Amino acid sequence: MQARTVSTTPFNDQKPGTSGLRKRVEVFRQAHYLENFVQSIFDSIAAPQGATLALGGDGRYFNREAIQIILKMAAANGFRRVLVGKGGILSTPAASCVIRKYQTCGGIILSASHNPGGPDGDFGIKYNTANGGPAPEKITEAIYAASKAISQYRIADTSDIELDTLGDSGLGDMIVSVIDPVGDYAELMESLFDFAAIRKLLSGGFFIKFDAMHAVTGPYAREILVNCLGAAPDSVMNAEPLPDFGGGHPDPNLTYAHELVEVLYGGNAPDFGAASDGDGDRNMILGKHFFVTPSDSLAILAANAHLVPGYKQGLAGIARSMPTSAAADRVAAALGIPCYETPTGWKFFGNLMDAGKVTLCGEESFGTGSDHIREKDGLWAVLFWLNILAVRKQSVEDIVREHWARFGRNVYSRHDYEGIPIDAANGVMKLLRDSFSKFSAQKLGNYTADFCDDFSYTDPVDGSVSTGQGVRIIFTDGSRIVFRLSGTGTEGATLRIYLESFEPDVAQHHLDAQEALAELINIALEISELRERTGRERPTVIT
Ligand code: VG1
Ligand code: CO
Repeated sequence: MQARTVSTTPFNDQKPGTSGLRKRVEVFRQAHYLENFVQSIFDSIAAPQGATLALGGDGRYFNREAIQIILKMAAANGFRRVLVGKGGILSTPAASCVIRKYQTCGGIILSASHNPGGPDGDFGIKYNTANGGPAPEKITEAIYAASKAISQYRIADTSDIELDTLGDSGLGDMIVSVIDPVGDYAELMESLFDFAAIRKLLSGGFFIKFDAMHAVTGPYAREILVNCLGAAPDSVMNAEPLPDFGGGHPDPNLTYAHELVEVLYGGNAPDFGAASDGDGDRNMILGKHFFVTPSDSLAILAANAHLVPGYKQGLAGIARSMPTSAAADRVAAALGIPCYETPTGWKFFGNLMDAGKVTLCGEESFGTGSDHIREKDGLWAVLFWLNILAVRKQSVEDIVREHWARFGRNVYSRHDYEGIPIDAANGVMKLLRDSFSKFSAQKLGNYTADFCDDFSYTDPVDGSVSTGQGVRIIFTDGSRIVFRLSGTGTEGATLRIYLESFEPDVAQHHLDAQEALAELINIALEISELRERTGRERPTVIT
C-alpha cells in the first residue's frame, strides 16, 4: 500500500456545533474538505499506533464516498483495524454500542441526524470517544484548532474497499472488518427489556406503528420489532433507508412525521406509535390520538423504570438538558435521587454517566437514553415504553394522565423559527441579554420575573465550564421562557423558544399546551421583539 501525503490549506468553518460538523453536501464535496476535518480528528486524538476505530453512518447521500475516504485515511494514519457497519451503515446508538463492546479507541459517525439529506441536503461528521459518547468540548475545540492550522493529510492510494460482505479484508497493514450493523445492538436491547412480555403484548391485539422515515432505523426496527418481537410486518412504515430519506425531513416531531401522526390520530388508530430520526437516536412517542412530549416521556420512563428488567435495581440519578421541562426533576425528588441540569447536547451527559452519577438522560428535542450506551437511543425508548405498556396494561394516554395526576403537569412547548437571518437572530439574543436588569422583579402580564441569566454549566466531574448556553427568564411561580440559537442548522439561524409552566390541578390537565401557554407565548414574542426583528408571524415548527 502506498500512503500519500497531500498538501492542503485550512477551511475556516470547520467548527463542530451541538453535535459534530454539519454542512451542505456541496460543501463537504469540495476538494480536501472532508479530508481536512478527518485528519484534524486524527491529529487531535493522537490514537496510539495500532488502535481500532469504529466507523459508520446513517446512509445519507455521500455516506459511501465518505466511508471510503476515511478508511483510506485511517490506513495511512496507522490504525490497525476499523470496524465498519455493512454498507457503511451504523445508527448513532449502534455505533456507540460497537465502540463500547469492542473497546475501540473511538469512532467516526457520519450523519447530519434530523437534517434533510440528498445532493441538496446536509451531511455531517462527528467523533465519539472510547466511552462511546460524543467528544466533549475540549476535544471538539482541539479538532477545530487543528482544522485551522492544517497543512497536509495522509491517505492510502488504493482502490475502494468492498463494504457489502461481512468479514475481514486487508487495506495495507490495516484490517477492515465489515460487521452486521444490527446484531450487537439487538443483543444489547434484549439484555435490557422483557422481550417475552412485549411479545405477549404484541400478539394480544395491541397494535403499533413505527415510522422509520426512510432513515437508518428501518432495518433495526424490522429486526427487533417484527422478527424478534412478532409485530406485524406492516407495523414498520417507511422502512427502506434512502439516501435522501425519500425527500422528507427525518425529524420525528408532529410536523415532519405527519404521516405517522395522521395514522395515530385517524380512525381505527393503533395503540402505540413511534418514529425515529435520520441516525436513529431520537424518538417520538404517540398513543391513540395522543402525543407524549419528550420531557414527559423522560419523566415517565424514570417513574416506571422499576418495571423494566435492565433498570429494576434502581436509578443512580437523572440528567436533562436545561431547556427540557422539570417533569423529570419531580420524579427524581420522589425517588430521592439527584437530577442534573446540563447544556443542550448529548456530549454533556457522558461524564455524569461514566462517573455513575446518572442512569437516565433526556432532552426536550426527542432524545432519551441511558447508561447502556453514551448516545441517545430512539429504539431503546420505544422498547422501554412497550415494556412499561406490557406490564401496566393501560393505554399510553392513561399512563400519562396518571403521571400528571401524581406529579402535576409541566406544560411544555418549543417554538422554532428556522432559517432566519443571522443578524436578526443575534439581535434578538443581544436584546434579551441587555434586558436582564429590566426584567428582574418586573411584572409581565400575570407573571413576575424572578431571575434571568445566560445559562452556564460547570461539569461536576471534570470542572469544565460552558457558558452562553441559553437565555432563561424564570418567573416566581417556576414558569420559564428560554431562548437559544440552534447549533445544528446549516442555513441562516434557527431561534428556539422553550416555554414551560406548571399545572398541579387535574381539572386543567385536559388543556392543549398552546392554550395553556398562550400568555407566556405572548410575553416571549413581546420581550424579544421577534416579529418586528424577523418579520416572522409564526414559528416554522411547534413541538
Ligand atoms: C438539537 C437539539 C439538541 C440535540 C441536537 C442533536 O440541537 O436541540 O437537544 O442534542 O439537536 O440531535 P440544536 O443546537 O439545533 O438545538 V441529533 O438527533 O440532530 O444529533
Ligand atoms: Co439524531
